[in-house]
Amino acid sequence: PQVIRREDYQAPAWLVPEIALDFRLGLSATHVIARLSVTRNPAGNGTPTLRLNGDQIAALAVRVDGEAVNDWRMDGPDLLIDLTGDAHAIEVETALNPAANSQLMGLYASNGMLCTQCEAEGFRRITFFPDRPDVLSTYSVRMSGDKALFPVLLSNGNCTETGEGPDGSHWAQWHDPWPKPCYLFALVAGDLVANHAQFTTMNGRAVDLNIWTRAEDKDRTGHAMASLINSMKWDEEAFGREYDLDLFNVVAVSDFNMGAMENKGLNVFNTRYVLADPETATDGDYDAVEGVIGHEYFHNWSGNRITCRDWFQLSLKEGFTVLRDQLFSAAMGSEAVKRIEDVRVLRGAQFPEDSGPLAHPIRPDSYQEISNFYTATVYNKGAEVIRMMRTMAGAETFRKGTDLYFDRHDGEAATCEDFVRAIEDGTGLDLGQFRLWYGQAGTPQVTVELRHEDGAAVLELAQQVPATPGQPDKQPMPIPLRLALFDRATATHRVEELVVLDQARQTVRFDGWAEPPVLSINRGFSAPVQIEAQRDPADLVFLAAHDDDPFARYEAMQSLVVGHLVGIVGGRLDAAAQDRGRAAIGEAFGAILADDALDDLMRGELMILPSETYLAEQLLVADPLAIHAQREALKAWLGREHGAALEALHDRVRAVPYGRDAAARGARKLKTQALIYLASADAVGTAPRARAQYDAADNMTDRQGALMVLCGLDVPERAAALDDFHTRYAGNALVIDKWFSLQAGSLHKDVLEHVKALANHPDFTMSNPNRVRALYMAMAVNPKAFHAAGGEGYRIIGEVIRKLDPINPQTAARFVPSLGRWRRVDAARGALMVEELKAIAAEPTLSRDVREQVTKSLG
Ligand code: B3K
Ligand code: ZN
Repeated sequence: PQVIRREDYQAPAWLVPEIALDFRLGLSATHVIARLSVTRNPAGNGTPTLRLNGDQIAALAVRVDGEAVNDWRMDGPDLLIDLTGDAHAIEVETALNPAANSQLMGLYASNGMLCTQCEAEGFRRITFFPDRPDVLSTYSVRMSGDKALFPVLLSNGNCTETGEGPDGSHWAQWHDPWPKPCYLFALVAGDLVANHAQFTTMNGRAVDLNIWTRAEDKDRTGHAMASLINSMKWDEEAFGREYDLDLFNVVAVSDFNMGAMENKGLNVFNTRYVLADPETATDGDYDAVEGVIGHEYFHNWSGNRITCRDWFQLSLKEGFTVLRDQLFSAAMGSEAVKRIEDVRVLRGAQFPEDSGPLAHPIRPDSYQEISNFYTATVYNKGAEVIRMMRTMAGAETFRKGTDLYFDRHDGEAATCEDFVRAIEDGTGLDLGQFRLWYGQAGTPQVTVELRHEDGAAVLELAQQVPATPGQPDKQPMPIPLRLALFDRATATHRVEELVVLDQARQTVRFDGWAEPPVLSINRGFSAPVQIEAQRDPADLVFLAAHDDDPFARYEAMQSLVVGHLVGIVGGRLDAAAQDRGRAAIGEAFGAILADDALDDLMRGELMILPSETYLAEQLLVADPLAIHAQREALKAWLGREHGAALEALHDRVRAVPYGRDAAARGARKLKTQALIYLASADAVGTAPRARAQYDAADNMTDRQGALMVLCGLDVPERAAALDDFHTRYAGNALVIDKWFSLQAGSLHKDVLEHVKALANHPDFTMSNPNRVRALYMAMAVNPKAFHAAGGEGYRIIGEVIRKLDPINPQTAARFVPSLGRWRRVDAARGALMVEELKAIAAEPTLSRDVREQVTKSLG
């Protein structure tokens, strides 16, 4: 397999300042003529050979400066032409079958419409082109097609002309004035309607906004439109970024590999991140729409105006844009809750990646298939790394850094190094050693010890960055730790500061403490590290009740539970210690239920126990079912201990009417949280309460929450509610996805039987990524199902990978990491997982995507 290395980067030999594309559109036959003006790059290596990348396409005709030529040749999938001068006009014709494109890369058909996905390397499936992000071109696009099939014709930039053609056809001409790499090209043709609005920018320019969907979905686009307008306004205020075209289009597509795509002026979205109304979307779905709409919009500056020099720099745009969308969502809702959710995602997805066989730095050094590097590390850890710069500089000073970055690199294809240097120059920070965060993989472990001696609190800090594949030795990195010391008597802190741990060990002394204080550390999750500390449960109960940093308060509760459950599973707690630990958790949990000063959204966060994945992450080798059993036992115990309070809570919040405000959202969050604990303590007794919540629901949050709880119970109410749900929402693909994933993610003892039956359900299909994920990703992340004794869960996922690979390799490869965790489970399970990986590796034909992930997972 060919390995692409960051150190091998070479400037392009030829540039393409302009391209004109002409599409004759048809669902199963589309004809493309591409006209490229190419010029020799003075900074290139001078080769006369123009290399145009292709992928599963053939050149029907090649013309150079208007003359048909024969002296072009293929080099594998690429088309090579030897040129004599410094500037030429190249014309290439290709023919495509969008309906047969099941990979959903390049031009494909979805639901009767045509759309494109070009990032990272999809443009080469449309026409021959130097498909690399540092070749920027001005695009003119003409498309023609059947007016009845494709009444709406969209591309990047502005529509400059339209007209009627012969035989019921029509055409449109588009022009994008902003030079861009080909991965940002987009085209959409279909029978769509728009929710239209206008936005006036800070400089008074009117921008037309359209969210395009199929007619029946139009009335579910209000929230996406509001989110788009909020994003545009927020980016002006928070980052000084103004939109730069007169038109901004968003199109919702039901077959999509990822969440959405930031094509210039024409964002293409997975329907699940556009459509929302109270009846069909949960509060979580609303937040996801807002976050992804913001994310793609923010790319207009962090990604489009300044793009990446090469794909190793992906975190330049993705890490920064994730940080931007996180800050935006925090500003739109609860900052505290948003931070907790962001950390939960990081710990649930990125920490396991960073400690497994696929660990890589946020700026990788090599890859085989770039699609495999759209990871939680590049995105979410990338965001954390930039957030640390912001924490060290302070928000206001950080803004000086980003202003300089946007100013200095506008219109360029930049590197992570360019970004760091701009932040340094703009803020005055010295990020010399900090750059290690870009190159070293692995989650740093920070050991914390607080001693009390001679009237002082002495903090001993040590860091260790674990070895990861290809990186046996690591250097210490600067780790900004926000900390506070609390006075036990007054329950307030006297010290709060940012300590940057940048050596292997460091001692910090705080004088003036007659009594030992309580330490609150990594407040706000100021660094993406794992804190190792021997904590007295009483101190954690104290912080869970009194810490004024909401994240730290949540963290105290999490640590209390983690210490207890991991202690039990690891066999480190005797019976008495187990009882004490459980009692401490019960006390803290009771205080959270009773604390009148807490808002319900935050109360709901504090009630959520650490996930099984995160618990497993704390152990070198874990029996996933033992973790599951202990966590469930604790849930049931809490449900029994606090049964009366939970019932009272459920009664209180179910009286709150539906609203989009924080109080009503908090009520809904608690409603299902209360139900979860009550059902865990008493399934039969709680099922009617869950069914009542289901029936009374006037919104999807309550209905899905109740159904989720029922799904895990062996009660008659289960099947009835599932049937009702399926009938009620028949035809609504996004809600039927929920129906699949609730069952595949359930706690029910027969969950694998359910999954197998669902695979044969008429609504199931392997060709829609949302549906595949709804069933199988939900199962793969459900430890009880995935790790079921005997390895059936592994076999099911292995088979999915083998069956899906020829259809959609990108989505297939996303399932491999779950099997790649074999070193971290008990040996018997690990052997079964390896068997599955080997069976995949033995397939005669595998995509580059799956091949890379499987090989690395076995290695
Ligand atoms: N930039 C796209 C990623 C698409 C990658 C497809 N392999 C989505 C986003 O991060 O906004
Ligand atoms: Zn992105």
